[in-house]
Amino acid sequence: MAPKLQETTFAAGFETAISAIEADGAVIVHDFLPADVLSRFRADVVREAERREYGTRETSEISQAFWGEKTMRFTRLAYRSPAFLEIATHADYLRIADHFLLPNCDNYWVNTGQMMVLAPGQAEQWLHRDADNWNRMNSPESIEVTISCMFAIEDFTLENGATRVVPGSHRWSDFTRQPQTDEITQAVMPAGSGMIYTGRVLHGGGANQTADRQRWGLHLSYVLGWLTPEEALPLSVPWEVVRDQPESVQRLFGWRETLMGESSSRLWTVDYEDVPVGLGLE
Ligand SMILES: O=C(O)CCC(=O)C(=O)O
Ligand SMILES: [Fe+2]
Repeated sequence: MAPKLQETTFAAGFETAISAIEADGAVIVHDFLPADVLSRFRADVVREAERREYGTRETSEISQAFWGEKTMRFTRLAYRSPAFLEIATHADYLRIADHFLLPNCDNYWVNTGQMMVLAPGQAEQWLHRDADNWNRMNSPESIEVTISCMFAIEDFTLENGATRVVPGSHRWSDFTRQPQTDEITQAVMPAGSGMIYTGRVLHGGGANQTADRQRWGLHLSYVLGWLTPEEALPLSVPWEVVRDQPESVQRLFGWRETLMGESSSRLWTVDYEDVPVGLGLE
């Protein structure tokens, strides 16, 4: 029988979500996004999507296939939607990221906030681990480097390409193993829910088999502060967007130096000062 992911809410306590992620590598959280945040964010990204295209300008076949020929991706979300700041600083999601990432760093930052819109006809993406981005840190023995969430901005269904997941694959002793079909499930969930998953669990986009329904997903992930994120955040999200935010939020978006705890190292600086100081912004 095909496995299922556990489903919960933050009202049930974030410990429930954490133990489900520890057991299965992923969990579905319902009622994740407040309705008003979801509707403001959706309006902003729908407007942005109207002026964007499917596919990538990358020429390598492997990049094109991973991206998806009929998938639209775009980032710079804090710049494009004020509601994204509220999503990226969701207290419960950050507590979960704290749990998995803070043992391995003194601060983590946004890896990417990325819209993933699947058009009808998009084939399924190959199964992968998001820690593949830092592939020297992606083995059964390696530490947790990244935590991700796929938010349903519209309902995720079996037919429109809900993310495929292999529960338990974060614990496999062989990361080269391919799953059997009956080990794969799909994150079917209503709009406003999110599937939180570790960088170590196998997953991939589903196939959009509908005739006329796009699948609207928002991927938001965090990565250890001493690793390079996927998105060049401070180059794409201007200081003005985060200027009035607390330092912790500025740090999430790459506008503060990386903390290295007891060591005297200073990473991600300008003139060896904290970023806004070195740039004369404060
Ligand atoms: O679109 C999806 O459901 C998953 C996409 C994904 O995992 C990725 O691009 O890393
Ligand atoms: Fe992925």
